[in-house]
Order: sequence, then C-alpha cells, then structure tokens
Amino acid sequence: MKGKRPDDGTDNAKLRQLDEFRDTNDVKNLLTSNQGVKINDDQNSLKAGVRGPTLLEDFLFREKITHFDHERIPERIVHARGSGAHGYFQVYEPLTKYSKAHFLQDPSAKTPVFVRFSTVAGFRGSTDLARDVRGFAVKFYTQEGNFDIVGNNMPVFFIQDAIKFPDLIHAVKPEPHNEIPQAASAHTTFWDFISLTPESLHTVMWLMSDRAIPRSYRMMEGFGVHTFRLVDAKGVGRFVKFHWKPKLGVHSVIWDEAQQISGHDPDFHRRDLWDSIAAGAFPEWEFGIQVVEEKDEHKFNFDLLDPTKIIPEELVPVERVGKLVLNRNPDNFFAETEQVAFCVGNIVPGIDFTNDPLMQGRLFSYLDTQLIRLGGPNFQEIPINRPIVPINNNQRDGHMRMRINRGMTAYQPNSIEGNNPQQVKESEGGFVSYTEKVDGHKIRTRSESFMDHYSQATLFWNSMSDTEKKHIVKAFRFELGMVTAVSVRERMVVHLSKIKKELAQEVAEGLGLEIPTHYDGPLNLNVPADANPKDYEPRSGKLDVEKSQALSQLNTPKGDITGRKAAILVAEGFDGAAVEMMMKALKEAGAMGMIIAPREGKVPGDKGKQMVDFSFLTASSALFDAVYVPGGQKSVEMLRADPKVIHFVAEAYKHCKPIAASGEGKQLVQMAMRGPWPTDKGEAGKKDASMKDLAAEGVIVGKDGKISSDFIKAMGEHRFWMREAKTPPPV
Ligand code: HDE
Repeated sequence: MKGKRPDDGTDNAKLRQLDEFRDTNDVKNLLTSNQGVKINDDQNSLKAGVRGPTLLEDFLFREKITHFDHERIPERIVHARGSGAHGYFQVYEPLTKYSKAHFLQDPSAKTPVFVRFSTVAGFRGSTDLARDVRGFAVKFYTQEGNFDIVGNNMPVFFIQDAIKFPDLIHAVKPEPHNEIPQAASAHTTFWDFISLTPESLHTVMWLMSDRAIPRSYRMMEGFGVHTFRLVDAKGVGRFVKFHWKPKLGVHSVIWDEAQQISGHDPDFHRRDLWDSIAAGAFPEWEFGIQVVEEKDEHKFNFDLLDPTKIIPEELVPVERVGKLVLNRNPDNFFAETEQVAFCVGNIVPGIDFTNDPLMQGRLFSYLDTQLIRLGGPNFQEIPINRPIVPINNNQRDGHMRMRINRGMTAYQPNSIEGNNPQQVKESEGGFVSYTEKVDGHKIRTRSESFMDHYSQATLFWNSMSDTEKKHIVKAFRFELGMVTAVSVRERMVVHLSKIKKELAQEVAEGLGLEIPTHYDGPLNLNVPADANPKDYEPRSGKLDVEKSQALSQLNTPKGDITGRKAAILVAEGFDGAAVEMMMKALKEAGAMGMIIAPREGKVPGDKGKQMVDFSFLTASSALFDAVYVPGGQKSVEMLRADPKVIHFVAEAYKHCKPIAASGEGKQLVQMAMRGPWPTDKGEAGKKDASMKDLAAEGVIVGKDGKISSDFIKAMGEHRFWMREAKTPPPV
C-alpha cells in the first residue's frame, strides 16, 4: 500500500519479538489464569486453616472475582435490548450511475455485514415484544472502510432536531421517581411530551400500528430514515432514502399476543432470529433506494430534510438494487452484539450526508456515546468494530490500546519518516466531502417548510386496511388509557381529530371523552421563548398523494412460511401417520412442526413414539403461528378433557391463526370454537359448502394428513383477520 512506513505497526501479527516465544500449543481444555498460570483448584479459595479466613494472598481468587466485578459495561442509553447476526451484502447491478462506492460496483462481490436489531426504550433485559420502534443497524465492512446504516423499522422519526432527543427519551423511559414502567410508551410522561410536540404525530401513527409489534425481525422493513446523498465518480450528488424490504413480507402479532409472549418468552425475537439462522433458513432483505435529483429538491409538498416525512413510493419508486443475507450467528453475544459500535458518521466515498438537522446531531452522538460505553477512544480496535482494511494514522495511546505503533513520528507533516502516512488523492480513493453551497445566517430556528405536522399522519391513516385501522384505534385506547392526566388524553384527542375525525372519535369513545368543539390549550410547546406561537402552530399541508399502497403491511409479500412454527397437539394414542405427513409437509415448506403433549419426554401414538417439544405447561398458543390437531380417539379424548388444551386452540382462533384438524381432532377444534360447526356429510374427500366457508377463514378440516397443503397455504396468509369481527370464543 502506498504511503506505508517501513515499520508502521499497523499489523498486529508483527508483535514479533514476543511472538517468537509464544506457545502456540492448544490449551483449550486446560484451565489457566489470565496470566497463563495453570490452575489446580478452582473450587476452594486459599484459607488459613480448613475453617479459617480467606487470605488476601490468593491471587487466583482475586483475579477471578475482580474480573467478574467488572463484567458489565454501561448499556446503550437507547436501543439497549438487541440481537445481532453476521451476513453479507451483494449488489445486483453496478450502481455506477449513482455512486462511486466500491461495494456498490461489483455484483459478484459479497461485502461482509453485521446487523443488530433492537428495541428502543427498554433496558437490556426487557422483553422483545414491547410496543416500540425497532432498530435496524447494518455495518458494512467494505474495502474502503466501514459504512453503517443505523436505521429503524419505521421510515420517520419523532423529532426534527437532535436537540430534542434527550427530552424524547427522558419522556419515554421509565418515569424517574419510581422507574416504572419498563419498556413501554404507555405512560403519562411519554404522552405528555408527544401531545405538546406535534411534529411527532406521524411517527406516533406508525408506533400505534402493527409495525411496532413485529412477528419477527425477519419480517420487518428497515429504513435509513434521513435523506442521504449518493455521489458518483464525477462528483454529482443525488438525494437518497435507504430501504430494506424483507423477503418474507412484513407481519406482526396482535397486542394481546405480544403481552402474552412477553410473559412466556421475552426472548421471542432473539430466539426466532437465532433458530432460523441455525436451521439454515437465512433471513433476507432487498436493498432499496429512492433517488431524487438535486434539481427536484423542492418539488414536493414536504421538505426532503425533514425526518418526520416519507417520500411516498408513488412519487419516487423504490429501486431494488441489492440483497442482504444473514447467515451466521455470533460466537459470543457480548464480544460482538454488545460491543458493536454503530455510527451514523461511518460513511465511505460515494455516500454523504445532508443537512437534515436530526442527522447532523446524530453525527456527534454516536461517537460520543461509545467513549463511555466501550471505555475510551480505542473501541474501533475491538474485533467486531475493526474495518477489514488496514488502519494507518497518527492517533495514539488511550485506554486499552491494542495496536503497537512503531517508529518515532506520530505527527504529520514529518520529514523523518518520509511524511508517512500520506494523504490519499480523491482519484486514488481519498474521501472528499460533497461540495455543497451553504449560505445563511447563524440562527436558531426551524424552517417554515418543517411545520406541517398532520398531513403525512393522515396519509398513513388513509393507507391502512380496515384491520390495521382497528388495531391503531385499540393501541391508542390502550396507551392513552394508561395515562393518568386527563388533560393529556384530551390534547391527544384534539391532535387526532386534526389527523382524521373518525380516528379521533373512536379513540375518544374508548376513553370516555368527547372531542372538544373548541380547544384553547397549547398544541405545541416545542417553541422558543421569544417566538411568535403562531409561527409554530401545528398545521396540515397539502398531501402529495391521498393514499400509499406501500404503507399497509398487508400489501407486502405473503406465502413464504420459512421459519414459521406450527403447534401439533397430541396425547397418547394419536394418529401417527397423520402427524408424520404433516411434519414432513411443514419441513418441506421450510416451517417447523412442534409436538405439544400433556407431558415432556416421549408420547406414544398408534405408530410409535414421538419426542415432545413442549408440554401444555411450557407452551402457549401465542408462541406459534398455527395449530394442528390430528386424530386418534384416545388422544383427542384426553386433550378434550384438559381446559388448558381447549384454551390453547380457542386462543389461536381468537388470534386469527390457521387451525387444522383431521379425524377426531375436529371434535377438539369444535369445542374450542364453541361456534356453529359444519356437518361433515360430503362424500369422502369432498368438502361441503360450510366447510369451505370455514376454510376461507383459515380453519381447515379434512381427512387425515391430506389437509397439509391447505394448512400450509393458510399459514402463508399469516392471519385470517375477518375473524376479528366475529364474537371470539370466551378465552
Ligand atoms: Fe439513535 N442512538 N439517536 N436513532 N440509534 C443510539 O448510540 C441518537 C435515531 C438508532 O444497535 C445510541 O451506540 C440521537 C434515529 C439505532 O447499536 C445513541 C438521535 C434513528 C441504534 C443514539 C437518534 C436511530 C441507535 C445509543 C437524535 C433511525 C442502535 C447507543 C438525533 C434512523 C444501534 C449507541 C445499535 C443508538 C443517539 C435518533 C437509530 C445515544 C442523538 C432517527 C438503530 O448514540
């Protein structure tokens, strides 16, 4: 590499003097201290006499306990709870027309990535199923250095200026006097802040939607949120929004389920990601870009620099230009997922920032936070953060320095070591910031073009299906129902009425409120002291489109059931052939059939024994995507007699999940549904009309194992939302 010093110490393998002595024998099975001393007794501390006091001299004990005492590092102030995986990124076609970034040029090259998903508000040990935004952070280890897209699963953010971030987070985190509630926005301080910060309303609509309770990390979209810039080899810049589109579509659980999963398996999303990768069902996303020419910057009714706005896909389509595949679980959670340090400022030539004031603030925050979280300025030397290209500069020393720099100069210019390391010309890959004309007064204010706080919230509402709308109303009722200050509830209802009357009416009804015909209170206190409040009055601008297809998750792909889990309910005497057939069909479709039985261990069927995955004590229907009840007279009789089993099926019905039954199994499903049941009088192999109705609602009843293909098709639909309108079974 040009500009390298003869002895620059950038390669750690060059610790040669000591390395010559290093014992390379594998001590994998032998216990040693951190100083390499082999340990004889790790069961007893050193004492003065068998019943005497422990001695300070016990260096082995002290080393072990001291290390233990320091095992924890500060958790992330936000996004503390997370889960990560390794994988790769590959571009479909050279993106030369938009960007000169090396990793976007060669379709045959795979760029390694590490991705971390997270919730925002909860502490490190909180539940995966909180109603929350999800982080979707991607680190690309490119041949021009690390590039990070530190995004979310929602395309917009709560605030327009980074200076409000500490306020937002203080409001959503547990209340400071009693540290309640954990991992929840459903409390007074959050809604107090939101109700006085109307710029948050668009994102709040996303937060109240099903997007905030994903079925899986594998089934979430990702967004870079801000408008970034792509720069080509000629130096031409274009605005860009980044998207991740999941191959499996976007799917969610129901709030009632989310609450149950939090109790039964708070690691539900972590486990799902881990299990899928371990099983070889690698999660996959397409990389999408929305590109806007600079001349079109002011073409829309919203400001491209405003992070509370999307660019509707009807205006600028998303070009799918590459794919992201996660194919390896981390070896060690702490070393990798916990210590990974994402930074919005990690960009490479061909990508650049814009003046989005939220992004500008983030550029400071991410670097700053690692200094305390990872203990100092050398966090980029931690293996998960190390770029795959050589590092060569005059930065020196600091806590936990790993690299041993050689030579006598640590400055530039220098004549002693040939002025190395040398700067790199742009034509040879040196980073040059995008040349942008910036001209203005030094001023603390917000652009007039940022003041429309309602219209895209309305666009979001307009774009929802009826089912999604119902869920949003319920979410508002739940969240505001947990708010103790009636004035805050009222103010929110006023805001909602400016988004859409029908939404406000339904929420108000649940809260026992009327929408005020006249409201005098403040609707925005996010205003400088000397400002004219009129200038900051929240307003609704002109919509570019009335509705956007891409906003409803029901319009995203369906049909692929990779990694889905179906519960198969059995007891002694179950129909072995039917279970075998169903398990085989599920496996072929990439899904898993899990055996649930009254007891752990093995359960005997008419054709032999089956290993049990869960008992009815450890399983809950909320943890599965679908339920199958096979026949076997004795088995079904036993299951019918257990209220827990009836509850299991009834709950799956209530949650609109596919249910299948064969042979005597249908008696159990009928009992659980407690509804009218079709007469199964059709000829063998044919279903009568009412059976078809039932199948249209995702309840598949048939002969033996023949129903498996219908069941798998139904699982591909995810849920049968029409059931929500019906009176659910009383569970
Ligand atoms: Fe972050 N954010 N953020 N954020 N953020 C952090 O950095 C911050 C914002 C996002 O898996 C912190 O290393 C400010 C938007 C993700 O490690 C911290 C502002 C978006 C992650 C921080 C924002 C994000 C973080 C905490 C307002 C979506 C987790 C620990 C200007 C585009 C990354 C850390 C991981 C983490 C600051 C707003 C996404 C404190 C000041 C907008 C996915 O630096």
